[in-house]
Amino acid sequence: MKALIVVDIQNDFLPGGALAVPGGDAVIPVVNRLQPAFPLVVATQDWHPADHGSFAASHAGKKVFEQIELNGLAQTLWPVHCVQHTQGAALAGTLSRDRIARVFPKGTDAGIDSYSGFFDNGHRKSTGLGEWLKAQGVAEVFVCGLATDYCVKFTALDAAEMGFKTHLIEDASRGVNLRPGDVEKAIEEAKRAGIVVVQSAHLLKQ
Ligand code: VGL
Ligand code: ZN
Repeated sequence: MKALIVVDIQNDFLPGGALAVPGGDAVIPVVNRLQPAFPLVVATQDWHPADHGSFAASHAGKKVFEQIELNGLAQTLWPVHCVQHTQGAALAGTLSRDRIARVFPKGTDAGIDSYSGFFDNGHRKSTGLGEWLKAQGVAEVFVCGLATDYCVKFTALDAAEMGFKTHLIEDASRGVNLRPGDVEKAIEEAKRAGIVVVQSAHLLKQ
């Protein structure tokens, strides 16, 4: 079975949000059109405690987008975003919800970030997404959402590593591009890992 994995389409990643992805809102109508083409749709949700270690504000003297070491792992510092139970952490209001079977929260441990929807950045704990998809009989996944160069990329890489036939839907995703070219690099890295990069039109035509 095929599943669509909708990554982090949350208010804080949309224009006007705390960690806005340029053009992030443009993926919503595309993802809404894609959903009925899949027998199973799941979503991930960045869901941080207020003192999360990925926030610059959690480290005295550190600035947003600086690089630190957090419990032994390289960590980019972000603005405070997707704090549990805030409006910024909520899934986008215009994202169709009726076909989303389950939402998997991630980044809930203050001491470690979790770009992937499957595991934290240290691959220490599973979110349960991979096990659940396998229990549903899913063998093939299509990953889309925000942001291409972080959570979409790492979710797709982990899916491939877990043995799912993995696709990344390029035009249903947008990236941060903290450094120019980061999105292109992410797409190349995905391809090198055996992930098939596709466009939504290819999935929508019968
Ligand atoms: C993300 C940075 C920090 C993402 C989440 O969803 O791509 N990026 N937290
Ligand atoms: Zn985050």
